[in-house]
Amino acid sequence: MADFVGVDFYEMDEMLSDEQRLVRDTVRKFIQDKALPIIEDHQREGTFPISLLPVIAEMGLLGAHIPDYGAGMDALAYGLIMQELERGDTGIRSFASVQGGLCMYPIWRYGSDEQKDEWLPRMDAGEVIACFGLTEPDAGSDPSAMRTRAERDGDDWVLNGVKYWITNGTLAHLAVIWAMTDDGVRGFLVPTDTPGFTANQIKAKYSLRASDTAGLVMEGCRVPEALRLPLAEGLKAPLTCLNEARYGIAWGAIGAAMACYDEALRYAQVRVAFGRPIAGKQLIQEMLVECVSEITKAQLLCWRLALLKDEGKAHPAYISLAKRNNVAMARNTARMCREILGANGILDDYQTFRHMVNIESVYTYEGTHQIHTLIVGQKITGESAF
Ligand code: TGC
Ligand code: FAD
Repeated sequence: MADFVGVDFYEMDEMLSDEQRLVRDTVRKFIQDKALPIIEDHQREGTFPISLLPVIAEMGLLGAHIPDYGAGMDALAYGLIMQELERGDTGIRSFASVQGGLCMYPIWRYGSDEQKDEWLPRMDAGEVIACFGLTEPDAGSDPSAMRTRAERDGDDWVLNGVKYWITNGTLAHLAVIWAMTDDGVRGFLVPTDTPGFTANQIKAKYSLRASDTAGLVMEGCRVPEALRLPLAEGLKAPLTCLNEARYGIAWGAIGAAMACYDEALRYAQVRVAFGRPIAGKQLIQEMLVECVSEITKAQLLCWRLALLKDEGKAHPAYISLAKRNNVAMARNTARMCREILGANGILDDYQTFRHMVNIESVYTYEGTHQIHTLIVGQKITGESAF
């Protein structure tokens, strides 16, 4: 497969620091050399490429944005990592998003010092894999409707309920579970070998096949008070974690779009129809220009968002706008690129169709496109339309 050189129509590369460029290029090379040669096999088999984990951890990508316990990189470097991982496959970026953004982050933000010391170094090293259980079979967009309960029993909590669509679910050693208590939503660190805990893989997926997605069942699952996140109070706690992952997704979507655009452009330059390369046809150029315009706009959006995030000024609605825009952009880009590839576009010799179907999940998870429309709508009008 030809080396990927990035999509940088507006010469934004020169705005990167040497460190940010080094991080981006290191992950780009890792994806090129190690992930792309094996990803289609995992796509066919419906398995996560776990063999990549030691290198991902070694490069510091899991806790990339976690201070003290991880590499503590700035928001732009973290975003570039997510972009490059998703250029390989959404499943690889999802693994890192969940481990870092949805599991290390709540322990770092809401955990006790003992919890941080016990879990974060091993999670950063990839020795402990974690999953984030918020969604349930009947509570997705509206997590306040969750039925999972945690009841206090002496020094313990007893959890009962079902979480569904949980990334890393069967791989995980530790589940960050959000459950309703008499005092509202609380967060629990549940080791997955706790009696009463089971994880069942969801296999029949067309999308995100190279990712582990599971249902978690908790039947009388007993965990000590020491495994409750002491500073997490109310639904605000898990929703705050979502900001981290949604930010990464806004960048990741650019990576998926870049992969498709790069493939379609190269293809158009060599595929001949009516006596000349299709890249020389006006209608093909229109599609390619649409792709590069939208990728460039998405890059600029993320650039500004990264600076706001580092300044502590990235309002959740700003993140929603970027997730909503960039994922829709990647979805449209993938479809246009698939079209440019003609019949070959439905083969797994090319990566565009894989990205195209993966993006259907991304359009839905971490807040659907519609939910992000309503979050931004509420911010600009002051009216809740949920
Ligand atoms: P609402 O009353 O609006 O909010 C409750 C409290 O939370 C605060 N809040 C936030 N705080 C920080 N960041 C955010 N993004 C926040 N959103 C809300 C809010 O200010 C309030 O605070 P307070 O102090 O007043 O108590 O709650 P609501 O029940 O009306 O719901 C609002 C809504 C719909 C926006 C929210 O429920 C939502 O975002 N729904 C979407 C659910 C979602 O995104 N689930 C994702 C599950 S994880 C996942 O998909 C992982 S994919 C993994 C991968 O990458 O592979
Ligand atoms: P629903 O909430 O039932 O929505 C169905 C449709 O109704 C959508 O189109 C939605 O936009 C629309 N809708 C809902 N409310 C409104 C409204 N008020 N106005 C207009 N339209 C509305 N969750 C986790 O907790 N952890 C994970 O690790 C995780 N990983 C995932 C991995 C994959 C591959 C997938 C597909 C999902 C994952 N999820 C995870 C779950 C994901 O967050 C939910 O699927 C998502 O929040 C949407 O919930 P739902 O599927 O129940 O859809």
